Amino acid sequence: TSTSASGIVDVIGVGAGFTGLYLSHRLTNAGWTFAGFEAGPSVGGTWFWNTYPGARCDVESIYYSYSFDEALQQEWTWSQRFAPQAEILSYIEHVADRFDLRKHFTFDTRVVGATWNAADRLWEVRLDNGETRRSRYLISGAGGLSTPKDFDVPGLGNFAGLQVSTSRWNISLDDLAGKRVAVIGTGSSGVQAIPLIAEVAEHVTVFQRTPNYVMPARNTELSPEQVESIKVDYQAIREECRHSLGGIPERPVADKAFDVSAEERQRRYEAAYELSGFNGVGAEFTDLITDVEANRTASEFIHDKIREIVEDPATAELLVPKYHPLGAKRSCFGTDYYETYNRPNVSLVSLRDEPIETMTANAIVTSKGTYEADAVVLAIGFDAFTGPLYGLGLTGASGAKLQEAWHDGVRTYLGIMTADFPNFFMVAGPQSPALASNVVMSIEQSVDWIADLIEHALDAGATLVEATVEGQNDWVDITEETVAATLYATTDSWYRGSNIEGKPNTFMGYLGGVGKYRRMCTEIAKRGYPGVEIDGETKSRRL
Ligand code: NA7
Repeated sequence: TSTSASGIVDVIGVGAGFTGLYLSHRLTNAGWTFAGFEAGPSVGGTWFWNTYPGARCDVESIYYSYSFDEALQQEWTWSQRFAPQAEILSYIEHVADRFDLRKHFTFDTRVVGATWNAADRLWEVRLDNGETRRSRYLISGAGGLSTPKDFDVPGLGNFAGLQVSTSRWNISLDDLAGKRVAVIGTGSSGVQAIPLIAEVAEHVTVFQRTPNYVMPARNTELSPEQVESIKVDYQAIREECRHSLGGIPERPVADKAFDVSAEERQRRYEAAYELSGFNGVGAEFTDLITDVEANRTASEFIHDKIREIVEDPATAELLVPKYHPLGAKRSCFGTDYYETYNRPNVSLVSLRDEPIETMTANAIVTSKGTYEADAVVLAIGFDAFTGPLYGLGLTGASGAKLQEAWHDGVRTYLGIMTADFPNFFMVAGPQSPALASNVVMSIEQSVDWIADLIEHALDAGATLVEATVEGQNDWVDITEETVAATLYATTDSWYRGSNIEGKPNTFMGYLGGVGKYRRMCTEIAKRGYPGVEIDGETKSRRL
């Protein structure tokens, strides 16, 4: 870290995950001084912490990786279609070493407060070691799914056995061998972990609140030929992704579910089911996420698959996701997930029918029964998007905290800036496309855009950039419009903050697609950043 004589750095970056590493690389190459702080002992962020059995990405690794350096993408070879956590972490470590980025970060150091100093136009950033550091700009790479949800399970404190959460996994799978294991939560983390835990445990009891749609991940080893065919074309593939809807190559689908006969639909869903991933069943017709009747055809297709796979009809009915349409809540991609319920050592408890009342030293007690356990695994999710940002303890120009500014819901400009918090930027923030995209690609785009903006400010001799309230209102309207037309708007999920008690209901993403978003961002930059106040000099205030 290089600092000026005054000890002030140009930029403080939070986190050394996918965002922080690229940020440090991009900004230091452009000549900015940069000091990064990372709460963990090493690089990796989300991929450092989530080491639970089966953890892997469900965006294909050939896309879920950096595109900014051709030599990097040529020399790194992914072993599998969906690389496991350990391989993703090795990749991140490789990037840190290859571009010598660790030197930009102080590890084991958490940002716990940051106050805007309007007189000096600086952020005063407090660290958990008691120090305060000052910077012109403050940029969050704190992640979207990095603050675990509170362990809000009744009676958890009474439980005397082994307790572990997927998001802070600190045991080995062997520690569960021969044990009676209770798993609470059946989102992506639970779905990935349960089949592997079932292989070693004496018994697994899964406590399910809301059944979700789990499609086969169909993970495979990548052959040398597959890798080669990607690499010869990598730049063109990346370019296609940059202009796509979700940051992955799009399937050319043009018709609606009822444009074809029932037989044709069935045939198409069967073929899509073989593809899996986000280009699978949920992407087979254009209206599946906007028309509930169209969606029902796809949802019921998956319901039937579950009934086919799960041998015990009562268990199958509990697993059928009947409370929401396919895709409206984050879909899961599993390996032998439903098959696991055919094992004699696995049973399912529906918390909708029998909520947990309390725990004892060695059991979970529901309204209908007592389930003994030697270990409890919590896979209950995250305080998504706002949790990590509120954790930074930001105080804006007016003296209000970020959580006060967003008391009635998130309000951002492009998901990157927010009024009253000058010179503060969020990468992969709420109301950005991060939620509904290959996040690594969204991160690169936002980092580049922010780098260009602060360069622009520098050229103008400006020391302050801030979203205007009008520009922000416009962006909130745009994000809400993209959601209102979809089934996401009708379903409770972490996408909308509804997994956290008392959290205001705002959709955490922009759904217009990464290609359209990129075009808008580029256009805004070309027009001199309407919607952004630069050094108090007012450009156009509207988007
Ligand atoms: P998720 O997707 O938020 O899943 C959490 C699961 O835990 C879900 O089934 C919840 O049921 C359940 N849950 C949450 N709190 C409780 C309590 N108190 N009691 C019982 N069950 C509970 O988190 P994941 O970690 O699996 O995945 C997060 C994202 O990471 C994922 O979407 C991918 O983007 C990667 P609910 O549905 O709320 O009824």
